[in-house]
This record gives sequence, structure tokens and C-alpha cells, in this order.
Amino acid sequence: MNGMRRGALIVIEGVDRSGKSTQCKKLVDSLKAMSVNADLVRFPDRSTHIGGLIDKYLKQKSHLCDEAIHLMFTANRWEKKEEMERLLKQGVTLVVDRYSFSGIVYSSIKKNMKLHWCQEPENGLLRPDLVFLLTLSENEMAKRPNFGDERYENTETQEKVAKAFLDMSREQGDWEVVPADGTIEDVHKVLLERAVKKIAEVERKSIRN
Ligand code: 2DT
Ligand code: MG
Repeated sequence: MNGMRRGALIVIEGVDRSGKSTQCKKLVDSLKAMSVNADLVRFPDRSTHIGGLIDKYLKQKSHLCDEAIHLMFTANRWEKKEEMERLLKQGVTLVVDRYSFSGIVYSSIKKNMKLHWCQEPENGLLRPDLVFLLTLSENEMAKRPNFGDERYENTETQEKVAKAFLDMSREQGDWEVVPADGTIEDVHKVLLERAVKKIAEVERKSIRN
């Protein structure tokens, strides 16, 4: 990498309303304020052609079988891989709002969808350096009931998603489970501290697949 420092790939995962999007934005803003080159990425990226099909599906304006929509979400990550890799190599740290883990979790909780089958097409995408899983207590989840009317925005799905994320976190390195019941600022402080450490730790290492 002849002296160039690469950016870190940092993912934030969690159930709906756990504060992912807020935390992603704050993390990027704070990193920038510290003169760290950083950018926000979010999945699904609804701005691409594939993303448009995903958007219609989520808004319940179209129906797709579980396998087909799963592969669309994955394809939506594959189509961004090259650009993400280029940015990382240029030294830009990417803070990613949902990634493969949302893809695997939201699909594999469906009837007849096997975890292994869901995992397979994700292999070969860029591997994150750090994954934050924001968790909510049951009590706090019940206090944030403002669901929208997209698919998956219901209590039953969210409970399954929360459990599946926790199961997944036990099998992976590079994951930090962060209780997110607290204030936006408290959670932000934890994420920023861990992210800054990780950015320094990986800047001379190669990007992982
Ligand atoms: P947002 O509310 O964050 O826009 O997400 N989802 C997301 C999947 O089912 N598979 C995926 O690969 C990704 C990234 C989670 C919209 C919904 O899309 C789900 C919630
Ligand atoms: Mg949502």
C-alpha cells in the first residue's frame, strides 16, 4: 500500500428503531470533525435499479418469493462492492447502516429459509473490520412502538430479528454488542471510542474479503 493508509469498514446492525441511522450519521460527523476521512453507506441502497425493486417490495407494492428478494438484497451489496473497495483504499472509513448480517437475519427467520443458504451469496463481499450490534431490552423495545407500514415492521418479526442477531453475535469475532437503551450521546461515545481504535488498528492491514 506504499505508505497509504486504508479506511476501516465499520457496520452498524440491530433491530428497527435501535438508533442505527442516527448513530451512523453521528459517527461519520464526529470522525470528520476529528479530520478522519469518513463516509456513510446504507443498505438497502434504494437509489439503484435493484434498490428500486427492493423499495417496492418493502413498501408492499410488489410481491417476490423469499429466495428472489434475498438475492436482490445481496445483489444490492455486490453492485456497491467495487466502489466501497476503492474508497477504503483511498483512506475513507465507511460507516455502513446495515449489511450482510441484516440480509441473513431477516431472510433466515422466514419459514423454509435455511441459514446456510442465506449466507452463501454473501461470501466474497468485503468483510467488515468491526460490527456494532445495537441491542434494546424488551422493556425499551416496547417503549418504541412507532412502526411504519413497511414489511417486517411488526413486533413478531422484530423479536425474531433481535434473537437471531444475538445468536449470530456469539459466533463472530470483531463484533461489539452495544446496549442501546441509553441516550443517543452515551451510545455515540462508546461507538466513537471503539471506532477510532479500530481505524488505527487496521490502517496498515489489507482489506478482507
Ligand atoms: P431500513 O429500514 O434500514 O431501510 O431497512 N433488510 C435489509 C433485509 O431484509 N435484507 C437486507 O439485506 C437489508 C440490508 C431490514 C429496510 C428493511 O430491509 C430489511 C429492514
Ligand atoms: Mg426500517
